[in-house]
Amino acid sequence: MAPLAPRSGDAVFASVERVNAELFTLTYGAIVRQLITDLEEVEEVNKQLDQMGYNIGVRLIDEFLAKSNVSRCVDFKETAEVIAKVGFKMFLGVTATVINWDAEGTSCSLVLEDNPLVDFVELPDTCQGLSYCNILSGVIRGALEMVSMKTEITWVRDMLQGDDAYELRVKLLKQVPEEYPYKDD
Ligand code: MYR
Repeated sequence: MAPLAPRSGDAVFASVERVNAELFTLTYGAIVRQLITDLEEVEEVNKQLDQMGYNIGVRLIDEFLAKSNVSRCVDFKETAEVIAKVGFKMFLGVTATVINWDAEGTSCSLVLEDNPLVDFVELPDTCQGLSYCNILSGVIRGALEMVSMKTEITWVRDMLQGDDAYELRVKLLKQVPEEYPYKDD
């Protein structure tokens, strides 16, 4: 038998990260399953997942800003890129692509080709219409609201419903200018 070779710190860290990610994915699956049992209606489950995500997002923004060192974005286009490349990477371990901007620069799509939330997931026929990843749209909505951006976020494509990718449409509804808290003399 080959002797056991000690693993490098990086290898141990990578495998701990993988186990954490799998645990997170499985835990999320268990929560969705429980909601389906408790609420029965798929639409109610979608609403609940969105609300849970929102509640997470309003708290997660502090951690995001502290860890990422991201400062104020110049416009919504930069904000979308920050979410896609920094936010998704930080909390999901993957990045998204930003496409399909409207003329005003207030609506775009975030496309995820890889979505760790759905590893091991297969939806039964009874779950048609379930927005399994609705927690993500809620997280983004909640996080953006904390930095003064009211948004509407909808799923356009969902691989669990047979589409070829995950696509979130993000629409900026209102940007509340932040007030400077002190009066100039
Ligand atoms: C600004 O104040 O202009 C910076 C705004 C950055 C907002 C970034 C929000 C990050 C949301 C993370 C989403 C993660 C989803 C898994």
